[in-house]
Amino acid sequence: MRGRVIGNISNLYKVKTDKEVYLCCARGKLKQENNKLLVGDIVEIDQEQKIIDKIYPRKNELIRPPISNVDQAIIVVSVMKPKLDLYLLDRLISIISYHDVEIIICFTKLDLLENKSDIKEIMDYYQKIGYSVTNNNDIDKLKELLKNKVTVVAGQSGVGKSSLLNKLNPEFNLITDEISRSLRRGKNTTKHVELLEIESGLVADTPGFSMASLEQMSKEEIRDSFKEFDLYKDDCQYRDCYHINENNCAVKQADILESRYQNYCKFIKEKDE
Ligand SMILES: Nc1nc2c(ncn2[C@@H]2O[C@H](COP(=O)(O)OP(=O)(O)O)[C@@H](O)[C@H]2O)c(=O)[nH]1
Ligand SMILES: [Mg+2]
Ligand SMILES: [Zn+2]
Repeated sequence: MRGRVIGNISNLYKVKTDKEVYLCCARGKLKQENNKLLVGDIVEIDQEQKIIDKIYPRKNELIRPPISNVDQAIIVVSVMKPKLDLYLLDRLISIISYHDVEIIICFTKLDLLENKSDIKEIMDYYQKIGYSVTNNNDIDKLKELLKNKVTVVAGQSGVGKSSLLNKLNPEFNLITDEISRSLRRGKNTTKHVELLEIESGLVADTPGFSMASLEQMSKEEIRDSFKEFDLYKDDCQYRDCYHINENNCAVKQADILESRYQNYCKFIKEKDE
């Protein structure tokens, strides 16, 4: 029977099938280092013996958090407390799209802003270039976006990831707020990955994602992850233009959000160092 690994508790795997969730062990060959099971894996199980026999090929595989077959990521960004960090947002967009994962951007803590016009402009920009943009009060829209998908939640600590998931399903009862965070600090909780059922989809609250790096990406791949550049690049004089120092560059002339272009330059510069 086919199922999906949704959790791992000291090498006992929770496998969700159409019927129910089974607690299974893995066959010996699936315990070897180069063949390890991940949360997210589609597997074949023997439901009598409660054993995982086989892993089906993965669509993609993230390292931090360790999870496979991810359809999309919600990047949670707070506009205050912690303060708006567009550098991290652009970094996450690049890394996540590199893994062939769709992107939803969810802004939080808009209630803390007196003047919302600047943030509105930023939200409109990301929407315009092709991402799904929402905020943490639009729960209906988020539920719609989560349907039948496997979603990871990414973003800096304190932006409101766990609160958002609790809003989507109060039964999750995920730990939130500052006090509990400082109590947990030091304990090894960040490695734990679990897929939670939501709106016929699955969601992982994944604390490690904010540390994701551009290391595996080439300069070319970083450039191509800025998808709005595609609209203009054919008009650049040089075919493989990096849109930084070249003459007659159409991207530099285009109406790109200033912070985003600056972040792009920083990422490319990091690669040169
Ligand atoms: N004012 C305000 N506070 C929020 C909002 N969303 C979350 N918070 C608070 O921000 C803090 C951190 O939230 P939490 O969900 O633990 O963030 P996480 O670290 O990303 O999981 C908590 O005290 C929440 O109550 C929001 O939209 N507005
Ligand atoms: Mg949290
Ligand atoms: Zn160019």
